Amino acid sequence: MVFLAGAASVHPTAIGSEALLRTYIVHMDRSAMPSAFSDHRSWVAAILSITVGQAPGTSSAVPDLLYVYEHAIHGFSARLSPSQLSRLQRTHGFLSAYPDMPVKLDTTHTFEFLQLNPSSGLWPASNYGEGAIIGVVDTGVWPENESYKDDGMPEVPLRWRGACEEGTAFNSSLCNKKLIGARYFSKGLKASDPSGQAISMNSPRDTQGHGTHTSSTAAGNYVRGASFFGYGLGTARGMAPLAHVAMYKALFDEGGTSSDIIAAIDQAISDGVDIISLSLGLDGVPLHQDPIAIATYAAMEKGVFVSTSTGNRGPFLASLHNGIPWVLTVGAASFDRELAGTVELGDGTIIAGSSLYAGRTSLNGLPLVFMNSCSNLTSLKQVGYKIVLCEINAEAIGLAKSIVSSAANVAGGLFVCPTAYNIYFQHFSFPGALISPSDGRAILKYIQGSPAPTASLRFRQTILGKRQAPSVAYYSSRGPSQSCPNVLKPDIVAPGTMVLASWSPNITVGYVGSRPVYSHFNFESGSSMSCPHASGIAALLRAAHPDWSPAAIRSAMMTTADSLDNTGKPIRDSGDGGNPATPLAMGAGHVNPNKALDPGLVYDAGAGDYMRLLCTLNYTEEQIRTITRSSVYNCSTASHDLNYPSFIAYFSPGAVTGVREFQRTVTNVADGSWTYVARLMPIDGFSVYVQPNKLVFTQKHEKQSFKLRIEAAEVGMKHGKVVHGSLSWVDDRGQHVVRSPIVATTIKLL
Ligand SMILES: *[C@@H]1O[C@H](CO)[C@@H](O)[C@H](O)[C@H]1NC(C)=O
Ligand SMILES: *[C@@H]1O[C@H](CO)[C@@H](O)[C@H](O)[C@H]1NC(C)=O
Ligand SMILES: *[C@@H]1O[C@H](CO)[C@@H](O)[C@H](O)[C@H]1NC(C)=O
Ligand SMILES: *[C@@H]1O[C@H](CO)[C@@H](O)[C@H](O)[C@H]1NC(C)=O
Ligand SMILES: *[C@@H]1O[C@H](CO)[C@@H](O)[C@H](O)[C@H]1NC(C)=O
Ligand SMILES: CC(=O)N[C@H]1CO[C@H](CO)[C@@H](O)[C@@H]1O
Repeated sequence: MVFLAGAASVHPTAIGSEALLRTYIVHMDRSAMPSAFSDHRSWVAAILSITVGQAPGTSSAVPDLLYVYEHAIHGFSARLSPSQLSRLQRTHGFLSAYPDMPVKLDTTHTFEFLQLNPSSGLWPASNYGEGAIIGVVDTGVWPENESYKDDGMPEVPLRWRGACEEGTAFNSSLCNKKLIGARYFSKGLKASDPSGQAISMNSPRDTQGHGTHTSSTAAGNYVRGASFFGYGLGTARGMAPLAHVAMYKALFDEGGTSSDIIAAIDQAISDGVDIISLSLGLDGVPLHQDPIAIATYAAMEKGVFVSTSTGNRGPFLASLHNGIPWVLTVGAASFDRELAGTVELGDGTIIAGSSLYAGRTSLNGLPLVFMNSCSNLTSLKQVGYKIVLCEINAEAIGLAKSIVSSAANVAGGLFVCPTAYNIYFQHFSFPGALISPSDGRAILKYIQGSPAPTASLRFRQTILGKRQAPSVAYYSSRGPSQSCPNVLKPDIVAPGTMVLASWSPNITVGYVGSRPVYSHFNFESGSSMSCPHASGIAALLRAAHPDWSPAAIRSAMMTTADSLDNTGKPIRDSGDGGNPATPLAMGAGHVNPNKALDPGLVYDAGAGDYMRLLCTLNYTEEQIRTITRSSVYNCSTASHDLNYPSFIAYFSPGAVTGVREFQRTVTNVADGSWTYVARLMPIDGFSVYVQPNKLVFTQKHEKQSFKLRIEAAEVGMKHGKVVHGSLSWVDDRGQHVVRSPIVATTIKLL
């Protein structure tokens, strides 16, 4: 298999152009720090002064230091010229450096869908996540929103070392027992803009809504009567309503950079968060250049659980980011709610359309006409005050909507649209709704068979218990992980489509006619939304099981995830024509928080295991130590077989033979003695064996090991095929099913 090449760790651009300063993130070997220095910071200052040029024409000023990093990485970020960088590379203790990079975001009812309830399961067992601290690195927070009120919240934990920083339109009195910290990191962003343009909202305040949405999804307080203009009406609350939130703003209207993200994670670790939620990522970077991978390694070592998003570049394979072995990688699923404009035809038939039209209008008994693709403005203008039915292919729906809205006297529009695309077109500035292709055919049949067809439209409806949910969202990025192919990613999926959560109230959320409308709550879709669901659930698990490692929490969420939907059929993939989703789309399945409370067995792992895995990635010693920061670099035992709760095996296309073996160790986390038997779901074209196929545990914390062997049967697979099955350890009392997906594939990465 081809891994990302161990390329030179420094990429100076424009060599010879001394004037060109660029921000670099520099990793240092802390064990090389001379004892004369009392701390890291003074050592960095001394190193930077060495880089000052003596030769004429080279920079002679001490470089601008942006951040000294002490927790997430050992190193700093600074503005350097090419000659300063090359002098720095020759300094004792230098490990690696890479240029700062821009970072982008992955952009009420979900808890009921996840079956969290007050009387049993994870909510009462964790006391709603009481005392856990979730650090969210994002676009900031709108602190006045009711999701951050602190009624009923426990005191701020004594171990908390964070702060509520002041800035533009933000003062420190805005934090409380719910929002216990708010900081902002903009030095890297400012340095990236040579014109030195000011940052418009240089404070933790959220001017994009994204951070308010993600942090309230993870741990928002109860808000009664939350809705988006009546859609999704109910009591809003985060996954962990009694957990504390700390916001680390590193993304601004002007952008975001990895040096600021690292600074935010560095600070979150030092402040004492339990969970870090990262709804962002960088595409196409090897682990040793991925600021998220590097900074979260330190978090993992300190017992901090990190939840990340896959990105929204699906449904293509190998499109995900954050395929990092030591974090949770969360894809997006849709759930069982339809935000509706209902259509009642003249013959009494009622059809649910999909709409977020914010106006109050309902239309009663108006003439209904079929206008083909609704692309002829002249003929639409002649239609008069009627409801039009439009049938176009998905790419043209946006255009058809704008043509109908500009034909000002049309009363309303129904647009036939494959449901996978609903989220892109659900906002309407006029009375309109999206209709599924089968409902579209029914409406057309009614129009053609009726002398005077009519319809009524009603808005602000919410339909729960939609059939066949969840399904993997079309846009959710898919595995395998390019940066670490031997670990199956994503890990799980969680609700990500049309999630209602708090919003910044002065950002336009839509239009009614030409009038902009605002809301304290908004629907958003993306893996950015599924990640904080998982972060909140991890906070509940941390509160219920304070002794579990981050890998144990992840294992519990994965091995108990649902692989079947609410109709008992395999979860489907909206990006693959509704076929059953493979683990490259949904990982182990859809998160099931109550089951994760009592997983029976966990697949645990720690820093040593990840180090052995890194040793197989063909990295240089410097590249590995960039990630591990460890002075103990030990690749005497390398193994790409991480003790992970899932399996992925690569085979050459056409090969008719081939064997892959995996070694795993499971830990009993339930009280008492248990006997488990292996149950295999077979894989087409392969034979799978487990040895031994029975595991006996006499007490809690006991470990047992087994081998899983996958053998190719006679028929070779074509290039790019993915087949899958599963291994479940089932206890003899019928209380635990510890399920792991198994993938065999001929996908070739890079
Ligand atoms: C490992 O790196 C070396 C040198 O960069 C390269 O020649 C070799 O092909 C790489 N091996 C793999 C498996 O990527
Ligand atoms: C913060 O804002 C509140 C309310 O506007 C005000 O009462 C308080 O004095 C401010 N605190 C600081 C430190 O500026
Ligand atoms: C648009 O509709 C008008 C009026 O019905 C018609 O005269 C014209 O030919 C149509 N244009 C196209 C491009 O079909
Ligand atoms: C939103 O609110 C902030 C803080 O009060 C303010 O600075 C900003 O100008 C507002 N933006 C809009 C579009 O009203
Ligand atoms: C490296 O790891 C191996 C196996 O875990 C161990 O036997 C050896 O002592 C280690 N070496 C150092 C220098 O830590
Ligand atoms: C100042 C502000 O924006 N307050 C709003 C916070 O959100 C609630 C709804 O949860 C609104 O009612 C407040 O007006």
